[in-house]
Amino acid sequence: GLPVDSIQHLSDEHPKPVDVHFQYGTAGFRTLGTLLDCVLFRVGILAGLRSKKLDGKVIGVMVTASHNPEPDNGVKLVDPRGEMLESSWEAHATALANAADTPSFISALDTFIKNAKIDLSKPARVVYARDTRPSGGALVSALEDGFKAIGVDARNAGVTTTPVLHYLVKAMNTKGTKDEYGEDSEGGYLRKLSGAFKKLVSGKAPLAPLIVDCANGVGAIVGATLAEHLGDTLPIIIENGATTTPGALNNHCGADFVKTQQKLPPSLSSVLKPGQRACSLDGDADRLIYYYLDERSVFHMLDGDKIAALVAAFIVELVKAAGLEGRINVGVVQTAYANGASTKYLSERLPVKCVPTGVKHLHHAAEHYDIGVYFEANGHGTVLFSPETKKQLTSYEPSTPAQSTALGHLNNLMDLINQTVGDALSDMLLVEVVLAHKSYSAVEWDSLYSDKPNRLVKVVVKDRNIFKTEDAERRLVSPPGLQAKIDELVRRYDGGRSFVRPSGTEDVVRVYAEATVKSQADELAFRVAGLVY
Ligand code: 16G
Ligand code: ZN
Repeated sequence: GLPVDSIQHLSDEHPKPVDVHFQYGTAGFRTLGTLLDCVLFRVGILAGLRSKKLDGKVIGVMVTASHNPEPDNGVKLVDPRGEMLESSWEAHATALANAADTPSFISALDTFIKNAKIDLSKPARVVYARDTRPSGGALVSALEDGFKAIGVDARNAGVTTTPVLHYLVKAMNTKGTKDEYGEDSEGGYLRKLSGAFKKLVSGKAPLAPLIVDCANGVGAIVGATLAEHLGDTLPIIIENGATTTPGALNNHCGADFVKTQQKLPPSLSSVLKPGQRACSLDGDADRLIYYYLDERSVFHMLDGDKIAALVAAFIVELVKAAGLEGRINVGVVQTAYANGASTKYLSERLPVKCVPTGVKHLHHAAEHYDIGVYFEANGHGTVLFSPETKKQLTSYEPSTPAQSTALGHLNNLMDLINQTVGDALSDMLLVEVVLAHKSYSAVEWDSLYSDKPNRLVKVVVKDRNIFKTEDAERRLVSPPGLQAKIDELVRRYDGGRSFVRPSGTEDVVRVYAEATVKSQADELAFRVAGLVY
């Protein structure tokens, strides 16, 4: 049965603050770090139960608030294949986190264990990590109390990136099987990525140095070790690597800053030379945005959509060159935020699907292709190779040297890409490989298509829950009549497109608009926002 005494005793040390409601959302639990102690304790127990439910498979726990300000923190669970927690458990997590006190927590646990039919005699294994936030250490202690309370065989992966933690979960669960994903350590991860990278760029012209803005977060730590592994094959210049400077994390730097402000992090203005490539990671290194300055020092951004276009077109070419056209189908998954010009570019080359915002939707849709490329415009994305495709690529007999070369590249790409989740460092190497193969500068990559001018605004409303969407969040079904008014406005703008959706991470409604001319995109966004307000 449930070790009630040990849970009771430890739970009393991690009381729930009154008047706070926690919610396991798209990014797990996320709020001010000072409020999260009890949540971490309870998540420790929940992770143990999830592992027991799945017969002792390893579950991951990541303590991070990604691109959020430094005082925030958060926690999310990772399922055995390295993927996001199954959605049905999100509600259980929310219910347990909100139990008012120890007795109601224990009774909620009891009910949950019965309903979910969890066999408590099963083993529980968890691997956990945190980013560099100052509140992380204490929160990890609370998490460890949760493990202790229910009895979990827990492995501390220390301070590392979110994608490394996802990788570890998958590597631990496949260890010793024929599907072994890789050595189950950060070193194993770095050797796998850098080994594949070196094979992929061998014989290509040397790559010019790349500036990497690490958002003063954990990407700087793992990125520095990666740089050592890469040596001369990719000279990396780390900027914003001040992981211990108070207040520096994500402050005027990082992928979210660049994407939302559409400008250079001020700290790079004296470093970046015209024509040179640079990229920004976010605070836990699962998002990546590239950019460069043109010869007039004008800033140009290469976001998740541009990465998808670059990578998907390259993979399609390799599949063709390997003689596998028609046998391996490549597809792309985007969200409504994808720039209309990227959707047009991609649709002319391969199947494109649009899904609601959030990594789990993109990931699941991408699994339906033989090779599924997914990227959110914000820079989160990866490429998935189906098990069938993996088998095909490892067993296929090429009939010409050219086919053999292309096949070798596809096999190395499978190792280079972190297929568990979007991974800024892995994606960065992927981009560099394609640039090396195509001999593209940042300017040439940028010219694949021109972004349509766009504007994103947020609107604070009384109740964002009245906003309900359909068609992958591109249309509102509620409040009644509002979509018709939006349609009517959009019709008046050349190349106009606009949609409204409630945020899953903030108490706001987001309005996105595109038009052929920038001033019109701005105007459309603000007029639609006026309808919502
Ligand atoms: C979370 C999601 C991200 C999404 C963003 C949207 C994960 C791991 N992350 O950060 O994919 O783009 O939320 O936020 O799922 P919003 O709902 O506030 O617009
Ligand atoms: Zn992140």
